[in-house]
Amino acid sequence: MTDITIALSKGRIFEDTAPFLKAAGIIALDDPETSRKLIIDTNKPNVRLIMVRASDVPTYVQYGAADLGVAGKDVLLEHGGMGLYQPLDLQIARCKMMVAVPEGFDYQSAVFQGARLRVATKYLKTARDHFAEKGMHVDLIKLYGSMELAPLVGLADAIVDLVSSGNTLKANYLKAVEEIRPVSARLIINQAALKLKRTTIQPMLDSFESVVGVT
Ligand code: PRT
Ligand code: MG
Repeated sequence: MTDITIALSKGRIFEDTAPFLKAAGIIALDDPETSRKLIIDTNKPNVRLIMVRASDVPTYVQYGAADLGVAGKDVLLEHGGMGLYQPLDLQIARCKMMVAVPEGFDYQSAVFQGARLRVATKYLKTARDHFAEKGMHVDLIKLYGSMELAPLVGLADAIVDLVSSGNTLKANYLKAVEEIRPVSARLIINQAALKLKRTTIQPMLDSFESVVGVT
């Protein structure tokens, strides 16, 4: 039997992917939330899961260390998608990539006046493309997390971040002023693996497809 490795990240991606795996008859034998194992066996002897940082999933799949993976479109846009097929939008882990500013900040006027804004974000490529398309000059500041703090302490005028409930923005006296794009998680497949292991991967893909929108 052909061995298959699937790269996932802990938390919402693992949880929301479980129903897709189940549809393909795959059940994890350990809970990555409590186990410290980074390689998790499944009920299928030829299928294993590897647990990596969300932003590292495309890299593992790109180099063939994993055959399949699940990654947010936010992560895929920053990665660039080299060596990957993205055949299926799983429609899970949904949120929006937004521009947000402090509650009292008049973003539209700042844009209209051509102000040069300082924007803090983990999503440099997405932010750069967005503001370039608007013809805005911005100074981007790369952060690795908790972007919401940056405007509160004078590090930036605005942030580009993911928003789902909006509670994090609200708790930090910020407001969303612009939607950049909707975001959901995609199934990704190593291009060479899809060719070489097609007979094993295709039925999995079909099973996943049958559950899209049902979860
Ligand atoms: O946490 P870690 O630094 O390891 O990595 P990560 O944050 O990239 O991973 P994880 O597991 O938190 O997110 C994995 C994927 O879930 C992301 O790549 C997105 O595609 C997707 N996703 C969906 C989200 C959210 N919703 C989300 N709300 N990722 C992050 N958030 C964060 C957001 O950055 C903000 O800080 O949640 C906060 C806002 O949430 P609300 O509900 O308060 O608006
Ligand atoms: Mg997170």
